[in-house]
Amino acid sequence: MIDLYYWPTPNGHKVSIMLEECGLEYNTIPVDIGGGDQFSPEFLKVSPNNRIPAIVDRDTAVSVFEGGAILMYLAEKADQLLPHEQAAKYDVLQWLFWQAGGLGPMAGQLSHFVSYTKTDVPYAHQRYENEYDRLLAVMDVRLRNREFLAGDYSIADIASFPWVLPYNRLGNDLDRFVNLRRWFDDIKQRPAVRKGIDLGNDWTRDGLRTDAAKLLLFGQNSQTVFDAAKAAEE
Ligand SMILES: N[C@@H](CCC(=O)N[C@@H](CS)C(=O)NCC(=O)O)C(=O)O
Repeated sequence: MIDLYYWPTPNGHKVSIMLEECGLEYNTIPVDIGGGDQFSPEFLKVSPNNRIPAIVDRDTAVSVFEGGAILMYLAEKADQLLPHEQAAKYDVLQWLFWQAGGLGPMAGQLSHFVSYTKTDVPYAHQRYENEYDRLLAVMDVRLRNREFLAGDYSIADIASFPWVLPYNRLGNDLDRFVNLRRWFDDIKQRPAVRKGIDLGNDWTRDGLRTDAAKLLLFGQNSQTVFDAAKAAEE
């Protein structure tokens, strides 16, 4: 049984989709990141970066944070969605790390300047808009002569999909990317993907857009970390 520390965001969706794809049993623990649950001492024990997602595998007592590492752990546990053969495995892993170091952070910053800043910051907005657009094109070119990012459907596709999903809100248009559009439409209709994306959809949706939530999410600095660590010691 897997404990899933989760909130319905793109990074959370990577893991909810993966658990559904693998058919692993899991128990969802909501971490309301708009309400400050990410600083609770219990959560910090499994996620010292105070970010969702994180998991604890109760069968092995292993706990893992960071979406990419979680996907690797679950793929190995279920023996699914990550090939064994070395070249094929590293083909998947390079795209997984591409997502974790590129697509995710760039789309996340774009999302910040699209949906969360009170005043428009044109330079920053344009910078992340361009970078998101560039990364979508990298996927599109990669998908010209293959169905998925690396070999068969894999954790690389699962990691990337949730950050393509909000393309509309992020001001992009998938119709310009024929191959990416085909990949996106194929993955979107997978039952496990739909279930994963739906997890927690009925929880408060504007929870992250209130002034209080924005202050909590975007006012963090070193003091926030030291305060949470101190509270955890008490
Ligand atoms: N690189 C991390 C990113 C995790 C992340 O940024 N999670 C966000 C939600 S999408 C979060 O927990 N935010 C809480 C906060 O900013 O306080 C991963 O892929 O797991």
